[in-house]
Amino acid sequence: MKRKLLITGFDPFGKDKINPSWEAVKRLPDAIGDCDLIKLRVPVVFGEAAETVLRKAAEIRPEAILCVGQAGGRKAVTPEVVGINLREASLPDNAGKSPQNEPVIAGGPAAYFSTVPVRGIVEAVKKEGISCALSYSAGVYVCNDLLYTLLHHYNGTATRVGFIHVPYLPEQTQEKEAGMELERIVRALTIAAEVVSGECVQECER
Ligand code: PCA
Repeated sequence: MKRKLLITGFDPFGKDKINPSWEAVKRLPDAIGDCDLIKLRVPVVFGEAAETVLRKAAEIRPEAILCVGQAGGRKAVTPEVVGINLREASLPDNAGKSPQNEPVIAGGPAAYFSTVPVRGIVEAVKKEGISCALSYSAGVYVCNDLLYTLLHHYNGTATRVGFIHVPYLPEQTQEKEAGMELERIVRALTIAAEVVSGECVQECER
């Protein structure tokens, strides 16, 4: 059976009409080596984002799930190291919800580390000349909500879970250094998917 990587991007939210995460994810190849890439667009809604991904994952049973979101203002592609058990919206989500000081999962641990090789991704993407750095906070909005929920759900299983924040596209920002061309984001995510799928191969062969 072919291996599968589920890769997700978000709807636009807030004042933005476009979200580079989905724009890039939908342009990724359909397969990397013998690993199929299954792409999914996810709503920017607390709780619903993770439900959407978990539903798809239950259907296709991927070896790994890599989620992608926009982090406006960041100048690099940033794999997230950790997801935390906190919801704190600084703007309403796309369903109008703005939770404050709530847990993602009541009674869940404070945090989980990502289970994809984040350092390997940073190294491989930087080698291509694309700005890439670890991030130690995915924030407390819907991206973190999704990351934490998936890490909680797959904790102790073989399914790898990771999250990558990407910068604005050049047309979304006035600040020149804060925009990254779509092709570069697509290239960075392709490399990240290669690293994640390669890691899955090594795991299987061990
Ligand atoms: N970025 C937001 C949610 C959706 C997205 O693309 C975040 O960083 O939480």
